[in-house]
Amino acid sequence: DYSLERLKQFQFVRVLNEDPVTHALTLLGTLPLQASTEHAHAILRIEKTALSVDSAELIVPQYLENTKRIEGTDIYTWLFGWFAKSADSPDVKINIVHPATEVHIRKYSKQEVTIVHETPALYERIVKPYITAFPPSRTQWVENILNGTSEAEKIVFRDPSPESGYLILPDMKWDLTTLSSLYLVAIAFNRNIRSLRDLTKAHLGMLRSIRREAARVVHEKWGLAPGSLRMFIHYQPSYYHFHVHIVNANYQGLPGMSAGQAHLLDDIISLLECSPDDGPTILQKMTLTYALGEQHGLYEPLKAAQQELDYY
Ligand code: M7G
Repeated sequence: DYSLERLKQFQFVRVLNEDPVTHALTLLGTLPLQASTEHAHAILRIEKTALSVDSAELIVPQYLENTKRIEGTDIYTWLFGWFAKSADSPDVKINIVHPATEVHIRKYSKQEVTIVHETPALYERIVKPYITAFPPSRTQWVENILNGTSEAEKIVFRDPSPESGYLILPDMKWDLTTLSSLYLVAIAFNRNIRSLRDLTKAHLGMLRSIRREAARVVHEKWGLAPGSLRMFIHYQPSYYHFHVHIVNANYQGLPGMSAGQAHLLDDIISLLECSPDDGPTILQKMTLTYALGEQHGLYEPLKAAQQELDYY
C-alpha cells in the first residue's frame, strides 16, 4: 500500500511530461519495494483534481486566502488565487467579466453545438447584419489596448500604421509564465476588418508581418524556435475586430482549436495568395462550415436557413 510515509520516500529523477490542459505533471523517480529498502523506478502522474459542480460552494471567493492581479482591461480582469496561505504556486486562475452582458452569460454557458454551412448569401443576409449590430462597447477592451490605456506595459510588438499595423501582447488566457501554454494575441489597428470574410489581398502585408514578427518576438523573448507556434483566426470570433491567436504549438486540445472554428494564419495567407487580383477573394466566395452553440446569437437564424441549402 502506498502510505503517505512510503510516498515520502519518492526520490525524484526527472519530469517525463507536462500537460497544461489537464494540469498534470508526470514524474519519474524511485520508490522502495514492499518490505524492502531497495528502490525501483516509479512513474507518478499528478493531476489537479477537477473543479466539480459539487465543490462549487468550496471555490466561491469567500474561501480565498489571497489573490494577485495578473492584468485587466475594461470589464475583464484576470488574477491568481490561493486557497491556502502557504502555497507558493497559485491554486487557481480566475477570469472576471464584470459587469457582464447577456451575450457574455450566453457565451460562457454550457451548450450543445450544431454544424452550420455559411454560404456567401447567408453571410450577406444574416451574419453581416448581426456583426454590424454589435454596439462599439463590445470591443471597448480592444480600444483600450490600442490607445494604450490598458495593458500598455505588456505589449511585445508594435507596428503603429493605421492601415496595416497591429500590436502583439499576451492573451488573457495566458498566465504569463507557463511556456508550454504560451498564448499571445495580435490585434490590428485597422477597424474595418470585422472577420476573415473582410480580408483581401491588400491585407497580405499585415498578415505576413504578423506571422514573421510573432515568431521573432517569441524566439527572442521566450526562446521558442521557429515552428513552435500555431497561429490561427477564429470564425466565428467572439469579437469582430481583427486579431490572430498565437499559441504554443504543443498546447493542444483547447476548445477554441476545433476544426471549423480555427483557421491557420498560413492557410488564410495562402487562400488570399490564390485569390484573383480583382473581385471577391476565395474567403468571400467559399462556404464556411463551423459549429455554433445553441446560445449563440446566430444559432437560430442560421439553423433555420440550413433547410434552404442542398446539404441535407
Ligand atoms: P475571439 O476569437 O474573438 O474569441 O478571440 P474567444 O474569446 O471566443 O476565443 C478573442 C481573444 O482575445 C481570446 O483569445 C481572448 O482570450 C482574448 N481576450 C479577450 N479579452 C477581453 C481580452 C483582454 O481584455 N485582454 C487580452 N490581453 N486578451 C483578451
